[in-house]
Amino acid sequence: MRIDKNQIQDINDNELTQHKENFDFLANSLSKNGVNVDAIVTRLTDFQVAIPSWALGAGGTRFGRFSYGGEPSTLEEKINDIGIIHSLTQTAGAISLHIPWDIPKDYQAIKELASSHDIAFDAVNSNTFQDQKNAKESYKYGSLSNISKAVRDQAIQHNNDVVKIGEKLGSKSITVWLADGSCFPGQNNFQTALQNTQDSLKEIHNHLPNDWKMFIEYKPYEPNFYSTVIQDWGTSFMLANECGEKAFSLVDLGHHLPNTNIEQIVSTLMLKGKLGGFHFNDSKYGDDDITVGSIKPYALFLIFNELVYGMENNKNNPDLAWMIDASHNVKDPLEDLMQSLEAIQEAYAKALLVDQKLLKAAQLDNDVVKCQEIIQNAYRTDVRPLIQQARLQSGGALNPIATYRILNVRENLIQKRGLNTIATGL
Ligand SMILES: [Mn+2]
Repeated sequence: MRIDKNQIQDINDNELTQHKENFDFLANSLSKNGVNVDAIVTRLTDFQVAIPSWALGAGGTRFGRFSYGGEPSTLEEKINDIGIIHSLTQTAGAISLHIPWDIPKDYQAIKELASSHDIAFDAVNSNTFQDQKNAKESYKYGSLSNISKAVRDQAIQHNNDVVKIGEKLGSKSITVWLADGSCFPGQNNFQTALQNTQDSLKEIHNHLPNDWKMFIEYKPYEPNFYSTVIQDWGTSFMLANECGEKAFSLVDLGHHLPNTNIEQIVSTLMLKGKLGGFHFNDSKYGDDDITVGSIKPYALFLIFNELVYGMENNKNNPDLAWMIDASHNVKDPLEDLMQSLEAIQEAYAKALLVDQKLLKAAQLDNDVVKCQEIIQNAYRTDVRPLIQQARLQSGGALNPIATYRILNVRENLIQKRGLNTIATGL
């Protein structure tokens, strides 16, 4: 199913008068305070977030999985689903492939399909947290960190193969997330595991094409519950430095212990030019993988405030790879992704409203109250008309979820694909 621009425009027409009123009111008041509204709308228009190929179906828990109906069962159908989200939001112009779940059969056809939806191929993701059918070695006791050289070599080779697949599609980066670690004290020698991981990552790094990047993701616990080899940003940063100039850290919001100051981590990594990628989600307890901005929207805004500052001031840091990394157990996955995209755009727009010059001056005066006022004034602004304006200008829907429902997208997908399809993934 494809959504035609005219269908979106027809639905937008009914809401246009109200939107114009809201936008003009906000634009006037922001302009009076010296904000360049057009510049902000342009930055929102340019901002694109990759959708992972595993997020289009209903996710599972450790205890069960319930299909949502009409789930995509092929890579082609997954790309078509992202096409639907992108046509409505104009913010999902990229896909991040998981290998081996989504290996293309016909590369040319896949590339043409993606480009017909205006979708680019973002970072590819390797998988050494599961054993694949007919694999010679097992990752039960780790992959790149394993005490067996044969296992490490197999994992290194897999990552190199993933890069080769990505090259054929036009990707320029690989994300490495390792489940390696231990469940019980004494099970692993920490130093051996870390050294093996470093040596393995170096091999993958040195094998990368020159214009590629490697993102090293970290996570404190799960699936291992005593220790994780790459447990925190410091370990990831150290490994990225050891590997060389194509290696960077990747921050996943859910991969932190409760109340970690993630905005400070972002800021530190950007100062050192080593923040490469970002995974969006939200959490209450751990790696909950729930909708972005649904639990801690203020923290998300503070993180974006540092990202915006870093993009402005740390020119040594590369452009960031943005991706949603969440799963959906009870919601329509496409509606959930649209809610996440809206929350990301909202936090970004609010961060763009922070008057950095005024903030600097207040910091130099040690005017703590004023510093907080400047930050919170931006946060308290309802920026939704700006996001709607950005979508409108790019041909998207003023209200993506309402439009999705008016067009009966899910019903159409169920009719076409059936009620019991299951997307590949966890
Ligand atoms: Mn992640």
